[in-house]
Amino acid sequence: MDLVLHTYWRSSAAWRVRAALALKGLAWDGVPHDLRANAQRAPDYVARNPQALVPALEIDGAVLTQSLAIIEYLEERFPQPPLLPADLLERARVRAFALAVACDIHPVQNLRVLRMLKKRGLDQPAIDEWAREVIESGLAACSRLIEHREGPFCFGAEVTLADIVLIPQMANARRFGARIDYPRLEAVEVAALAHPAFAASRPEVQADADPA
Ligand SMILES: N[C@@H](CCC(=O)N[C@@H](CS)C(=O)NCC(=O)O)C(=O)O
Repeated sequence: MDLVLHTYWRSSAAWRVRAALALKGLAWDGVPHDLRANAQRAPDYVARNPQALVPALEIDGAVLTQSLAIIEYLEERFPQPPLLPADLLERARVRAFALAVACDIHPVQNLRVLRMLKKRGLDQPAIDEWAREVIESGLAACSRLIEHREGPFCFGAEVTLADIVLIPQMANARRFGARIDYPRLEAVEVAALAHPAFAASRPEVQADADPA
């Protein structure tokens, strides 16, 4: 089985899939697309992913898009170790947390939206403030979602989809200088980054990363 991941080192959505692949113990080859140079809009990539977004995963000759759909596919095809709890209610809670980030924070502060704001005349400080506000209010809600849960991860002793989506968003928060002093989220981040799957999938160690 060949797995080819269309990725970009700094993409938080691609990081989600890199982390899931690492957690499942699946090896992959990467095709980097430099978003700064708009490589994601090249016709041969758009033929694979009409949304012109990374990530996309090629598997058995098929192309999968949308990080959460890719991760759910991996979960169903390679169930061990599970990325969702067995209990039905808990599964819904983990998914809700992941969607709170993936639907309600990330898309509002991603590159294409920030570029649209720029095109409409917002200056860089105002654009950065937009991103910070979206991230801070979103992470505050995420923090409340898990404030009474046992750690070290979002939903207990095992890494779940919730951690996979949270950790790259925390990195985005740092990039924009957003407030991230939510003790519960910070503790999850420390635990996750010490996990080999997150260490191997983090942006700085990817083959296409800018030199430090
Ligand atoms: N909902 C999508 C989001 C994908 C996405 O926004 N990817 C960003 C990088 S994190 C991208 O490719 N941006 C390029 C652009 O905005 O033109 C997913 O989860 O896969």
